[in-house]
Amino acid sequence: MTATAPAGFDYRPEFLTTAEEWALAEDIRRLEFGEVRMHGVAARRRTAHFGWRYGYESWKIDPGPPLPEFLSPLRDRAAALVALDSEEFAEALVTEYPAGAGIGWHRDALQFGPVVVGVSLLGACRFRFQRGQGTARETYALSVEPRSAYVLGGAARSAWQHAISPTKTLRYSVTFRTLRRYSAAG
Ligand SMILES: O=C(O)CCC(=O)C(=O)O
Repeated sequence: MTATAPAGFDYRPEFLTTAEEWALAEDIRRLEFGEVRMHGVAARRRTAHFGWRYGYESWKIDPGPPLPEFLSPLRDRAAALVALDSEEFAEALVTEYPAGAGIGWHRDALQFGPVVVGVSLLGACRFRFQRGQGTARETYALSVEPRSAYVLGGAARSAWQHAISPTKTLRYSVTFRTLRRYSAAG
């Protein structure tokens, strides 16, 4: 395992106060979560998409419901962390990880932009990175704690894959994404 985090990954513990965390979790609990189905199999985690919906089977994005009011201040703070205007975070994804749920190795969808901000609530998780294969494989892992935020940008977003090991207790994450800008040249 490498000693330092992948370039572009910035971890911010205690981004939220406990009171903010509980208030958010209370509202999140009431969201309508949908199942994540990949290759016909339902994952243990469930998601609620706002702004844009990502199709786990189609790999396509489609316009989704607007951001709920209660997530707006969190989006403002996430945007401030990376010096973006809030509206640039066109997509918000709330993920519910019941105990034992995780997410496999992946890079975030190409349709989304170069910077992702994630905020964690209630439970911790083992957040893992890998790049390269065989003897060239590099890994890094850290415990992402409740109330923390992370920025996933640069090489951490584009060159490394990430995964989350099965959680021990319920965890919610709220991740914010921009839309990728395509140039006229493609
Ligand atoms: O829950 C998280 O913090 C990360 C979620 C994630 O990697 C994803 O939805 O692609």
